[in-house]
Amino acid sequence: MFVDTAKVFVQAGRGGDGAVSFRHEIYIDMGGPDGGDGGKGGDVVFVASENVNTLLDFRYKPELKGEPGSAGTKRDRHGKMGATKYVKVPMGTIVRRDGEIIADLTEDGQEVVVAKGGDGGFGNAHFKSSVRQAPRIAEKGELGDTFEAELELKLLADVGLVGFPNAGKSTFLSVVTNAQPEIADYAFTTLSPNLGVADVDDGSLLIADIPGLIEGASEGKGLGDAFLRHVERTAVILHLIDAYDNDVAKSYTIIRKELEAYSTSLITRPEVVALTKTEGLDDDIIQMQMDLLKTVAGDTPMFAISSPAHTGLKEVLRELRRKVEAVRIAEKEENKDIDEGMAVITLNKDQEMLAWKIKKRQSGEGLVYEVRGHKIEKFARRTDFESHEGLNRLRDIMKKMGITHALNRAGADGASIIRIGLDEFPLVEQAD
Ligand SMILES: Nc1nc2c(ncn2[C@@H]2O[C@H](COP(=O)(O)OP(=O)(O)OP(=O)(O)O)[C@@H](O)[C@H]2O)c(=O)[nH]1
Ligand SMILES: [Mg+2]
Repeated sequence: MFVDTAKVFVQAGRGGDGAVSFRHEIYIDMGGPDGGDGGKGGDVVFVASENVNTLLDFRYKPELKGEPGSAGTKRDRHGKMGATKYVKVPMGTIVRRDGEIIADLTEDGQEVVVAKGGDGGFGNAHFKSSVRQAPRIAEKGELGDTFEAELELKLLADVGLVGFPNAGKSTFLSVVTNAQPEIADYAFTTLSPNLGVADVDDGSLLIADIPGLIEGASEGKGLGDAFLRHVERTAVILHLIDAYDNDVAKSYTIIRKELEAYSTSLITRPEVVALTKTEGLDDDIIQMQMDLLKTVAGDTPMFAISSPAHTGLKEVLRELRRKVEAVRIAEKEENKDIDEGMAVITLNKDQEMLAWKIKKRQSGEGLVYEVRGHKIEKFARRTDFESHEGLNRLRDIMKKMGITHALNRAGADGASIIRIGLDEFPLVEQAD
């Protein structure tokens, strides 16, 4: 079974307790306090990995725990930090806490701390004062973040393969990519999505093969339309149609209707059509089928292919790549994507304090990147904008909080104007 949702219990490590201890020295009865601090508990960190394709594993190990920090010891020795628990998840995994999205892992290697380890407690060495020479107190370590995380996977492929069962989707994937999906001469061979990477000239395409669709899929017929969620986030659709189909125009229209019923965004998605299994057919038959398809698909790029004979494959891949690239460029230029996916979330009890968001705004002077968030706004309020050092310190904090990185990803360069609260300044210090 393909698992694309899962619930997991995450628990970051508890911080180690601080120690109560007093120096023992020869000739001194009782020295000063020297209890060390407890170590910080280990975080739980999710890492997006292109080597993981499902959430299946989470069904079997539903608890993800960071290691607790060790307690402090005498002679001011601090406890060891708990080891971070790194958890690999597929690219395209969305993590929710109480229904709210707290992480959206889209790029290979991307890391998000989903649960923060508790801080270690102070040892009694911290609590010495003139009136309290021999403090017997030490702090307990804090608890780590603990909650139930809801995971959802939406595959993030460049190309989604759609078509009737038996159209040859999995066969195509098996020939143009490294994937080895099941292939058979009956409907609904594919029961869960397959992913593969195709090399195209000097680049590559991540292709998702999903189960076949039939008329009424949007109402649950066949395997239904549940798997279309994986096509939702693909840049381009490759629609495969069996060349032996009696009415290719009708088949094309039926699938398009099902796409539309699922989401209107799918019907406007860039599309390429491929007539499959053409190796044994006369050219004029192929032409006839292509002409028929044109009556309904219009100017959509169309190819006759054969996976076993390897004909037309390169041409299809090149066309797909061209379209994918056009989509990626358009995405970069579009401002509207900024709001989604750009909020970086840090999860601990100060969650609200640390969270921030970027918004692109058109102001009188031009484009402004507005950064909002409790902590960063607080820092900005305390910043002396007249002072180079002051402003650069704010820029350092932005870097540490990951804001600068996100601004760059959102298209900001050094000269871009950043607004925090009422203040505006260039992202990078500009020469006068
Ligand atoms: N002759 C010929 N047969 C093909 C070609 N492509 C696929 N087939 C055959 O068509 C049948 C179905 O292929 P699949 O790749 O499993 O079809 P699918 O679209 O993935 O089907 P579902 O998983 O059921 O949706 C298999 O018997 C394949 O060998 C082709 O280009 N030429
Ligand atoms: Mg298949």
